[in-house]
Amino acid sequence: MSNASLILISHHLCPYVQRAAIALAEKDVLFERRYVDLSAKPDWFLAISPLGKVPLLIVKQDDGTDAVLFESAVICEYLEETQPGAPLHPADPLARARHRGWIEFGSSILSDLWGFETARDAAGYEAKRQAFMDKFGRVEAELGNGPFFAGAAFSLVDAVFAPIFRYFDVFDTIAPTGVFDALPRVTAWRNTLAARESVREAVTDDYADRLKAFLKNHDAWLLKTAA
Ligand SMILES: N[C@@H](CCC(=O)N[C@@H](CS)C(=O)NCC(=O)O)C(=O)O
Repeated sequence: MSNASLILISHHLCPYVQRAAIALAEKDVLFERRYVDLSAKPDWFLAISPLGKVPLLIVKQDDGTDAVLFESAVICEYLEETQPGAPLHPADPLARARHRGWIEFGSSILSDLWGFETARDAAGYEAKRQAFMDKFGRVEAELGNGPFFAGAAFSLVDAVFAPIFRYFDVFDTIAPTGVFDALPRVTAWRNTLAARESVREAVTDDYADRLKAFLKNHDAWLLKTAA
């Protein structure tokens, strides 16, 4: 166990946890990770997680007490306000507000992703695939020349979309979704993020196997399209 003053309570597949892990890595902050089994939440976790969800960030105080933060957006904003290192939000208030909007947009894509990976029939699968096409079409129109969402600097919007793209990296090894086929800017952004160290290190090496096991457990249509 490390002496880190920040502990990120995690789950191996959670994209919201990855946001915080990426932000911590981008700011070069030492932190410890502890994983919980969300299918059998331990009592200590339920006691400190108001919504019963990960991520949590435990902040060790100078007086020896612990403060617990919940909600990924809150955790990322806290890190932005307290940790030195590269800023992950634009300095301009209008640009910052727009970034927060796109972070919300990323969360709405995550809702579709849940529906997509747990769809058990062709209709449910196709409805979510179409939702992705629409939403990523909007993202395509928003992107500039890259390499990141807002140009040269990595931001929290990148930390939000990298875990989204990671799902598709695994999906595409099973049955290509075609979601990004007509979206060159999104594709370039996706590739840049996949190569970023903070993004690669945000999950364990067995991430793909865990995601495939999740799909199998949910009898996902995605697996049947590969058959
Ligand atoms: N709005 C939350 C969403 C977090 C979330 O949905 N976490 C999931 C795992 S990815 C969770 O802990 N689910 C457990 C449950 O709902 O029981 C955030 O941004 O932190």
